[in-house]
Amino acid sequence: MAIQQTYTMIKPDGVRNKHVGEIVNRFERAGLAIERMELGMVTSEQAKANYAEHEGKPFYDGLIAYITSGPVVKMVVSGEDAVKKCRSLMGATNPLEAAPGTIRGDFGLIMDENVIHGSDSPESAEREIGIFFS
Ligand code: IDP
Ligand code: MG
Repeated sequence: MAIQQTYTMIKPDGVRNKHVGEIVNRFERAGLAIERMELGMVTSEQAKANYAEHEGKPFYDGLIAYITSGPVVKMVVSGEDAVKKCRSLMGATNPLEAAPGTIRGDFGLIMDENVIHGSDSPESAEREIGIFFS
């Protein structure tokens, strides 16, 4: 275990549906620290860089359109095993499979709009922090 940083982002539906305070509260309650936080739009370049691994998949164009469709909250969060902890607070990708008590389980309904993004490894975290906070 080690102190890590991770990148997490409240997606446009999470901001639109006014879940920002609750989500930030859950991170802090879990012992994670908010190191950077900014409300704003994601550029098309940032969206494509962040989701490069999904290029060519059927949902890719919709995903890029969606993540650039309205303001998001971009965050760098830190703490012990922050990457894994953040993913566990988020819950499964499909809100229908995300456990109650997780962010996606409590505030999401469909895969296309699943409330929150979080880096999936320390390497992804470093890359994504560079994309959104450089
Ligand atoms: P993750 O966000 O849990 O890491 P990924 O598989 O990396 O999940 O997918 C990135 C994002 O792409 C998801 O959060 C979701 O918004 C979207 N997505 C993934 N699979 C599908 C799908 O089958 N249909 C629609 N959207 C999808
Ligand atoms: Mg992912």
